[in-house]
Amino acid sequence: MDARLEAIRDTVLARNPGEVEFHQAVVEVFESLGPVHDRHPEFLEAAILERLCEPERQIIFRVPWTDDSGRVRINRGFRVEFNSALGPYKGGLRFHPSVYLGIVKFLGFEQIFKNALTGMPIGGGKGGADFDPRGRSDAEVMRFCQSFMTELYRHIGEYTDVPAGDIGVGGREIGYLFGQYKRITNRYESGVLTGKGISWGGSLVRPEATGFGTVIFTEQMLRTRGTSFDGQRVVVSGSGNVAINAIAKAQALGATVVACSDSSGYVVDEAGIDVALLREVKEVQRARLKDYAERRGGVAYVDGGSVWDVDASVALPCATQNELDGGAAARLVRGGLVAVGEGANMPCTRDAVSVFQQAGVLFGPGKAANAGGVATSALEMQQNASRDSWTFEHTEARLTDIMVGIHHRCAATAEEYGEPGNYVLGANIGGFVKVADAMLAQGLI
Ligand code: NDP
Ligand code: 2IT
Repeated sequence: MDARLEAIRDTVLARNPGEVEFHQAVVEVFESLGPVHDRHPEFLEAAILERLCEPERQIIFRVPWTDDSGRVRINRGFRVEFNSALGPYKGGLRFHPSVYLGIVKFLGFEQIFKNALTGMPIGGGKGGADFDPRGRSDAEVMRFCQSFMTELYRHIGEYTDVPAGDIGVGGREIGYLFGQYKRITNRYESGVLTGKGISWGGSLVRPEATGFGTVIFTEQMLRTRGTSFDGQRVVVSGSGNVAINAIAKAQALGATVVACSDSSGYVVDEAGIDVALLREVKEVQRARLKDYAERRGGVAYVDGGSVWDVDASVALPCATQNELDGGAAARLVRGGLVAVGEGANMPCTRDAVSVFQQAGVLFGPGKAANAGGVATSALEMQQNASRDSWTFEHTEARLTDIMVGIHHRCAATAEEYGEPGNYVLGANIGGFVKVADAMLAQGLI
């Protein structure tokens, strides 16, 4: 790493003790940015990096609620408003027991660059709670969401901060959150949240957008080598929103998705995952992948273990951070891997990324490859602002254009900086320069 950036990195790490995921995300970005600072010494003089690493505002709050037995429960809620140089803070809410400040900050930090790459007017933020929705009734989830919003409402707004979903937060949760915001504020402010239901201000394609976008981005990478998804053997991790829609799109493009997972195990389905059945099991019944395997029949379900033990030519990690390490990466490379598209945020460890890059595997980092979700959220905001709703075809065409544009920007930037094919460098520099220019123009704030 560039020596000038090392000193800044050390200060950032020391100022944020114990936040290992945030450290990882910061170090990965800093490793790309040396050459930018050679060309733009003004960024160093204006302390752009130091300012970027310090969130503009961080809110941590108590979320009290009662479970179905009447027992009082307490969770911790977060919203980190990281950077508003390009637009209102924008980013999802994650409900998962592992959530703490270090995870929210890594996600918020990555979101700044991702949102810049989309070309849409959105800043970066992220939030969530250490609430575990697993096994909770609808009524419990509703009470939790209402309590969460009873604090969050004072910090968000169409022009301020616009949350959406992430792990554990889907259409049901956004509905309860929106209802409580509307009730407290007495405003039908559609643009305050995205991922809404289609009959009350949501956008077509938003539910599919992250998974579809990841596949569209990966297809663009494959095309640089004269191939495509057609005929590829694909493994996807996770079986939530991003995973299911990535599976659907990859198979629509002619691939066979032979395996997917949840946090309990994975399924190997050599004929190709039955997406309609997977949606029924996971989205309607909120059941487990094991139930998919039982209902599908004739497929292997592996309890525990790693889905990355299954050979593939394309890997799409769509579950969570640091789910694919250096050992798994080396195994996948030996099994004939040609491309990786990160549907999740930071699913590959830094070791895994090095293994892929050294082996010449196409590697699309999350902040580029999974940007289709937030980009379609920005399209939802556009529709809300104009009180309009677009067709599926129009919205999907916009998503495709945006993903092709992000791929082009990453590839062109990597080339400009002398590392053709390095999408990590392209995404980090491409996102950074846009935000840094805006921060410079807006003065010392
Ligand atoms: P969901 O809650 O819909 O699904 C998450 C999936 O990942 C589930 O299959 C879950 O399994 C699995 N998973 C979650 N945590 C773990 C864990 N610690 N270990 C193993 N498996 C785990 O979330 P999404 O699909 O929305 O999000 C998946 C990833 O995509 C996240 O990294 C998210 O940040 C990222 N992302 C999401 C976007 C969106 O629009 N939703 C946009 C861009 C990125 P189980 O059910 O067993 O917990
Ligand atoms: O990580 C992400 O980009 C998301 N969870 C989606 C954020 C959004 O505002 O749609």
